[in-house]
Amino acid sequence: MMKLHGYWRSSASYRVRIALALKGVEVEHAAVNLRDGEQGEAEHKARNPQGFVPVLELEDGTELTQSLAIMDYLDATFREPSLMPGEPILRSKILSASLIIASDVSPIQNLSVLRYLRAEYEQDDHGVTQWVRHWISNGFSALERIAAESDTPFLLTDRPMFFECCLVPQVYNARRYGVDMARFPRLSEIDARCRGLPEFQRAAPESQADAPSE
Ligand SMILES: N[C@@H](CCC(=O)N[C@@H](CS)C(=O)NCC(=O)O)C(=O)O
Repeated sequence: MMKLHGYWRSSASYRVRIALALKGVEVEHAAVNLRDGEQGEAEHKARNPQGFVPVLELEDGTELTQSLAIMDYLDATFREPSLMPGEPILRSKILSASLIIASDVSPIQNLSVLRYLRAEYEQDDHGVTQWVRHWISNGFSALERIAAESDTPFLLTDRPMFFECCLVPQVYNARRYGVDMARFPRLSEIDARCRGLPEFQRAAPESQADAPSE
């Protein structure tokens, strides 16, 4: 069985968990505790020199990194249901919207970036929260305009795809940092529709074995 090295509250791990659930693929979950710094230990750096989760370990021991690259692998390996449409323009638009989250918004609120802001730029909880809210709102403003151009149940399709795997974890983070989601009604609607599905519920942070029980 494949093994997903991840963390319950990691949004990049959450993306991959959603993709796995949508595909109906079972994996073993191995927790890398980011709060305890396990991502920086030699054992994890051997899996991923960046010291990030997620890492998908295949049955032959091959280790795949980067959530979108892992999702691409899953999509190429477990074809149905596909997480990307075949039509090239639609495919490009879904990838583009996914990258707004995965490449532009999410990296600047990574744990290591926020720790650096605190240590090197003397930011307190307030400063860090403002930083996170600003960059999520910035990305969501663009995405809301893109999403408002269509009225499909999901971003541009009738079922969840790559984009929704990225959106739901990012909205989870937005709520955690107190971003006013009322400003983004179409994104909120897509997020709520996704979270109503059992696959998204199975992948949610609170459903993970390494989540604190309270
Ligand atoms: N671009 C990477 C980002 C991975 C990433 O940032 N992972 C975070 C958790 S969401 C992490 O491992 N952070 C550890 C740290 O910052 O020390 C991906 O999509 O997989």
